[in-house]
Amino acid sequence: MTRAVSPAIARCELTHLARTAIDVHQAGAQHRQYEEALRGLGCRVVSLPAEPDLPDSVFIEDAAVALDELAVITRPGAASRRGETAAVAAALAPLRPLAFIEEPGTLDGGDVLRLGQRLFVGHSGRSNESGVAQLRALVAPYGYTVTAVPVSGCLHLKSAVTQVGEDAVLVHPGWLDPAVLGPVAVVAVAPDEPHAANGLLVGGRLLYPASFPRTRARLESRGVTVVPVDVSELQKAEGAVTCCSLVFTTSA
Ligand code: CIR
Repeated sequence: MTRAVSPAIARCELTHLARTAIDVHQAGAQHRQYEEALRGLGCRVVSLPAEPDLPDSVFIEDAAVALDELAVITRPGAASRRGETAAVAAALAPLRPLAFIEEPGTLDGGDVLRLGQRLFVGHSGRSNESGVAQLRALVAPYGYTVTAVPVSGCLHLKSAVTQVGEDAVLVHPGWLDPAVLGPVAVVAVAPDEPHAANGLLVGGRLLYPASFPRTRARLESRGVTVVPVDVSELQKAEGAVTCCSLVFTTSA
């Protein structure tokens, strides 16, 4: 599930990046190529319409955590993004039972890393203790554990770490100590590519920004099959590849 780029994306939230001009048409074109790359990886893409009043709505990952058994609709940490969840909930309702993070909890999907039945949640500027506790209570009945992990220097946990293989993660070690994840193979980003830890693993292949060639070489030398995609305009909005979709299985 994706959501088209908002014509208001230039008014996006920015936390760690300076604002630079975003070419909305280019961002839209890159987003369509991203959707095409997802199709190439075997996905059926359901694209929700653009939202002129929700600048960050293309980053649909933050609005929900889609598990096999249920979808948890988040309460995003940035107030400007709270209006994003209603349409995502409506689109997911036919596909999954829904549960909701309630006030005072905040949770961004970008802070939730799933490794099998283990969910790690970044204690970031966007996700708070109540959000983590609510998520834990909602998913525990299905056998998931939820562990809060400290993350610093970046927006979300998945800015610092993403899964790149069955038992392997890609990490920026300055933003997250990978030891908190337990025993798992670790690939570190190239030191001059700090934003390179975000890749989207789909069916054993990694959708990955074209702008990080040195980290890509590290991944390929470890046997990861990389599918590059140019998301340069979306990166100016502090987005990357996981945040532009919710990936889940359906029976349809
Ligand atoms: C924000 O600050 O919320 C957006 N400009 C970027 C969100 C990116 N989301 C993600 O990586 N999961």
